[in-house]
Amino acid sequence: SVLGLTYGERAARHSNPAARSLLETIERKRSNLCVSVDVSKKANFLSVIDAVGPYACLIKVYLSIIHVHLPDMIELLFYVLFILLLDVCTHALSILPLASYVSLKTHIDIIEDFDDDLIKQLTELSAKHDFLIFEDRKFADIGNTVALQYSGGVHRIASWAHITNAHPVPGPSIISGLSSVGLPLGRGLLLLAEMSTKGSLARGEYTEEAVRMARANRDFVFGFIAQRRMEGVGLGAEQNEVLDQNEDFMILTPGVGLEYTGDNLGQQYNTPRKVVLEAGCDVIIVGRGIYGKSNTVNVASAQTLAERYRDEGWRTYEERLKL
Ligand code: S5P
Repeated sequence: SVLGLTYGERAARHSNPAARSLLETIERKRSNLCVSVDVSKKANFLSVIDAVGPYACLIKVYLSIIHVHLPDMIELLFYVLFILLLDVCTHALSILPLASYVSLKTHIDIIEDFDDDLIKQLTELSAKHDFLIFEDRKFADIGNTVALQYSGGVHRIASWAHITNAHPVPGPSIISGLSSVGLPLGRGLLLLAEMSTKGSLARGEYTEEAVRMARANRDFVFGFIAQRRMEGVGLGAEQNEVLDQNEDFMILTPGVGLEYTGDNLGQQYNTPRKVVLEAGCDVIIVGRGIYGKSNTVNVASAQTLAERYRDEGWRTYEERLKL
């Protein structure tokens, strides 16, 4: 098992540059804490990251929840109208005979327009505090669409996020699509093999398949979002698969809290101790446990709590090494 190895020792076992860099950062900063910053105002977002950055190996963001400024919004609207018009013209011939033509499908997030300053500041903070950036985009579409969403659009995720993630639901083609963009840039991908929510459908055979998909794409997929180490999963004899002794996937685990057991929307929490020691996970992902639940973000308290979670995560890891 890889659980007897240090993060630093495990870095050499990964060929993916983002995975190696994450493991080296964890070792250097003595932090297996990933702070999830689901804050929707740019100023709050950046100040929380500046405050917790020194304690984290990784910052998890989801940029789609950042509000677009009003002037940008109006511009965006023009873009959408323009694209819709183009679409109608292009498809006019096939559309006209359809009497009940009711809607047009677009991918709004591949429209070019966003506040590049936010990305600039985020990247600067990543260098200042020595953390990697994980965009929690949870891609879930066909290969061609996810490649467009990953490379372009408002957010141009691949150009700045070291790590992103995807649902395995479309099958292996989602990895091909994303890796065609991310691999040349040295990026890495995590598959959502399990989820922290009550009643999650990501279990059993689905989780097994996620592990097999990752195993077949080791150059790009270096780990999972999951609730446990999943050792031996997807290695059933009936599949004729051979256990690879060097198999070292990273397990990043959300649903971590010291104070809470859940929220009223299905989220379930475990303590860092349970996650790292009992479940054998590598990185704890903590959001509201650090930046709080209210609308007004308290930066000072976020800093104190980040330090507390980092210490708890690291202490537990050191305990695990001695087992
Ligand atoms: O199974 C999952 C997968 C993810 S990525 N459960 C999760 O909670 N997440 C994400 O982790 C979720 O989208 C959120 O950004 C974070 C947990 O936030 P918290 O505030 O509940 O700690």
